[in-house]
Amino acid sequence: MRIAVLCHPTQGGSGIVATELAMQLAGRGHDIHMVSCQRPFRLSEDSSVAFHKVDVCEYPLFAYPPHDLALVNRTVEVAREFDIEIIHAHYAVPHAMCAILASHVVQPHHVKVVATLHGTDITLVGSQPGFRGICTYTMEMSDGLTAVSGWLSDRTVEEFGIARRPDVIHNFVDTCRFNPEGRAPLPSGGSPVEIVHASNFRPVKRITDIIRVFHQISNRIDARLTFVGEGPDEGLARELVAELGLCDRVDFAGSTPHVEEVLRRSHLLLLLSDYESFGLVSLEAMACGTPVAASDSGGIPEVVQDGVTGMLFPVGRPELTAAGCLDLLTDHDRWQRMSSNASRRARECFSSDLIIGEYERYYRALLDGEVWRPPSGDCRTGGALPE
Ligand code: GMT
Repeated sequence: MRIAVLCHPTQGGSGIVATELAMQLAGRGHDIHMVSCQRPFRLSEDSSVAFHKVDVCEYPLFAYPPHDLALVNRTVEVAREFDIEIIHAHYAVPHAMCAILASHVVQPHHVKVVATLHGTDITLVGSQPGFRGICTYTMEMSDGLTAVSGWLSDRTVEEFGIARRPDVIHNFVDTCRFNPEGRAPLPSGGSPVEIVHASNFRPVKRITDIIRVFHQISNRIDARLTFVGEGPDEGLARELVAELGLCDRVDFAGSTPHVEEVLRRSHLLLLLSDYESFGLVSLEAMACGTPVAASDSGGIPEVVQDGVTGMLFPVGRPELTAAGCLDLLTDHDRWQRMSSNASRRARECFSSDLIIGEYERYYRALLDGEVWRPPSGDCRTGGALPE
């Protein structure tokens, strides 16, 4: 199939999912073209995905350079030159609207539009009065509409009152890259327990809760915390770390291209957000055999099974969360079981092989004018782990 992909190129879950999907599809022989204002940060140099840069025209009359129109124009050029069959837009605003506009411009050449909703595009951005109308129109006009979790799909229907429930195709993990090979065992003295949080440091991530939980853990056991990523609340995080006297135990590692190495040497991932539509990093951690302590909120319970592959806690309860984490980190047998369950669930329920196949079926059904049906009784939608 010939597919153009639109996504945010900067760090963030939706851009990662879009880029990994593009690379995996290209690896399966599809002709894939990414269109963006900069090269997506996860797009590897040796992948066969073609990258087409959008140049945004500056002019003194423009209060804001019209990026979205330039993206539409570039997408139209790519669609015509490479005879694109599908434009897959990740994140409703602005990409899905740009895809719809591009599909209108290229007519009579017929291109289908697939829009994938990722979370904040619905909960924070698309639901704002300034975007609501266009976001609703986009979802109604897309030929295919998917969401990365059942929770996000339901939330979209509630929030926008649209008649159509987005189809659910969960996020995936590349288990060739994220796997437990060479992972660090839980230390039994001598070296610290390693805890990790990776995100874009937005307020929704509740970074200060992460630090408060770590503070209580490190009062009881020898532990270190690594922050991976960067973003607006990093300053706040650094201040609290200094205030609590944790500077020698907390490392701000910034962005790293090899997050799997950090996850493999960590013994626990903390993800204590207000909500996550999915929480991609929790799946990446699980795939590396790293148990997850996360919020019992949003789509996270579709990924992390409480007491099996990690632990879920109510949002905003650092004491309770720290106590639960300490129980796990001081019980070697339980930690080992959870670590094995985590990597197994990631591999058997969310591997890229499974989910990329789902996207292929989705595209094929659209092109052939057939109805896509989700796989029934799979372990992602409440079924048990395969024996
Ligand atoms: O809010 C973010 O952290 C970024 C955002 C994005 O689109 O880049 O992440 C959302 O999409 C990810 C990929 O599908 C999901 O794993 C995240 O859970 C989701 N974030 C939220 O729902 C807060």
